[in-house]
Amino acid sequence: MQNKIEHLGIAVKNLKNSEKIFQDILGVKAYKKETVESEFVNTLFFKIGESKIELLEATSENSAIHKFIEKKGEGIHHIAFDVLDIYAEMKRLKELDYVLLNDEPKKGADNKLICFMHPKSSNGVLIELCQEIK
Ligand code: CMX
Repeated sequence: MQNKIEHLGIAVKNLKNSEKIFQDILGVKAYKKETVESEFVNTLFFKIGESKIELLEATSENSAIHKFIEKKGEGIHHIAFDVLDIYAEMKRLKELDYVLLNDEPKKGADNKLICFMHPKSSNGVLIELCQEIK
């Protein structure tokens, strides 16, 4: 079962420029900056109440973020749902024939185990399942 929306991921060309924009809009400073080398991204997290925004900047042309921006431009890249048991949730969705992009959860930004679902199996929306690493 999905617990709540954990964050929205936004693909940006330049993290520094976008940091100022989202700081202005949200009225708070980012609480975390993190590079995820396996995903070729620099990330920046903002939190307002229970809600989080993750800004994503590509660090290489191999990055999914680089490809996304080339094709669609900057904008909302994914929705991440917080799940209580990512293994059980991956198994449940796989049994329902949804396309998961990882066989096993992997380590993502912000202390999470994550798994992405292919946007073609979810109405063109890239979905990330994530569970906090305790
Ligand atoms: N949302 C919606 N559609 C998307 C998408 C996204 N974020 N990214 C790609 N697509 C669409 C493309 O537009 C394309 O659609 P068409 O076939 O209609 O043209 C299709 O998916 C295939 O796209 P592609 O550019 O050829 O890219 P790939 O198939 O190589 O990869 C995907 C697409 C989703 C499998 C890949 O981006 C992926 O594995 N994503 C998960 C990992 C990720 O996004 N990492 C970055 C964030 C990490 C983090 O949050 O820390």
